Amino acid sequence: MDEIERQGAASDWDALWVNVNLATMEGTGYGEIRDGAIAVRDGRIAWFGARATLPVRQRAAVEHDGCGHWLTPGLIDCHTHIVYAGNRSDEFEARLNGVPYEEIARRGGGILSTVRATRAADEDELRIASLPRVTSLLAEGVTTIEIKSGYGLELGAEARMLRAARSLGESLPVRVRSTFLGAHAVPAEYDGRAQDYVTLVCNEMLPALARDGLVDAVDAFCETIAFSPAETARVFDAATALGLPVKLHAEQLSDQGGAALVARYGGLSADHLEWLSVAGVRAMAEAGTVAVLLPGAFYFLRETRIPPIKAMRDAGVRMAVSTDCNPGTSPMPSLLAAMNMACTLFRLTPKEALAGATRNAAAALGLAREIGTLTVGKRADFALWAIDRPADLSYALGYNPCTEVVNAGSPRHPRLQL
Ligand code: DI6
Ligand code: FE
Repeated sequence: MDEIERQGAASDWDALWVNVNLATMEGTGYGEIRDGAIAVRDGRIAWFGARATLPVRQRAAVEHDGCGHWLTPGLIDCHTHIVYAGNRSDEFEARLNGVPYEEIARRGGGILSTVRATRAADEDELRIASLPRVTSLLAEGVTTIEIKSGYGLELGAEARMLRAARSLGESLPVRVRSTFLGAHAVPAEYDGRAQDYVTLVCNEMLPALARDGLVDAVDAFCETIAFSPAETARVFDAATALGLPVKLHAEQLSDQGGAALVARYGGLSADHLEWLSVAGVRAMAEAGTVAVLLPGAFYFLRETRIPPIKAMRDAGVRMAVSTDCNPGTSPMPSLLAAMNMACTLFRLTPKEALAGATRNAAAALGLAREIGTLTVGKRADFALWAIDRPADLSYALGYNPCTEVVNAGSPRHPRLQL
């Protein structure tokens, strides 16, 4: 206490929140502190604890009354395809009116229809099309979003997607991490020539985009309908040569051994994982690769096989939860909905779901030292909620109790005035 007071006298705080219950998410639980307080200095967490233990001589420039609400780390959506043009509600409706999938594909539907619309959009059109989706996340206390490319599938359009992602991060109160997903699908002009397309991805697209500073990580879609493990490995070799971390859409529709592959490269995460094998679980546990669960895609595709949650839990694989927000398989810009679905569909506990949208999502982005828990020295990103207990965040569906969001110490209303 004396030590804290002496430190405090030398350095006052920029802001202090009192009358809040904290869920720090430190350690393995919620890290609950009832009637707590949290202080910010220079955009970082400077102190937190029970209000009764507040250092008495410390002064804050601004004091906020948290009204008895809960305060958690800012939520982190660690897997999105949120930047794209057009949408596919026409296909959704056609399918429900009985038009067969093959017919929709023949009409040029599916992922390649989003590629056409995205290629036709300039950077600003992409940014504007994505704004309502991003602000939907930001209204839910999201303070960091990962955004993938992968609907351009040619250098210019992939660059526009990544630049639009970056500019969303510059114009909105959110941190954006951008991921190059050139190996998302084989574009129409490379039909039957997947190897040549992978060569283009590895030798031209990735080096050029990385040189422009647009790539924080590299992803691929490893699946029978997309890229083989051998093709994926070529992309990972190219990423590794450039010093970029990798992650993978793995085991979504079949077991390709993708999780073990990305673990072998020391990857940040393996995502989806409905068909993950025992060997895949073991490889991820050994490499510390995070499992990113995407129940929105599972729901939208009406899948029936759930990821091996218990095996991952028993093996100590960290599990993150994310929206996968995309126009084809998860048109769901709501991380709270993903948390609810992770519990109802995948049987995560509410504690695991909240850890999945904070601490473990930070790890999936390689940002565990910077964000994801309320920890002194980490970035002061947090969200306040009018709830009775942390489990409420996973319990309700279609309900947003967020009352305030704080980005690097700056408070804002959840709903942005654009
Ligand atoms: N897996 C998916 O479910 C989405 N991408 C991926 O790699 C599908 C994206 C789309 O259909 O637009
Ligand atoms: Fe995805």
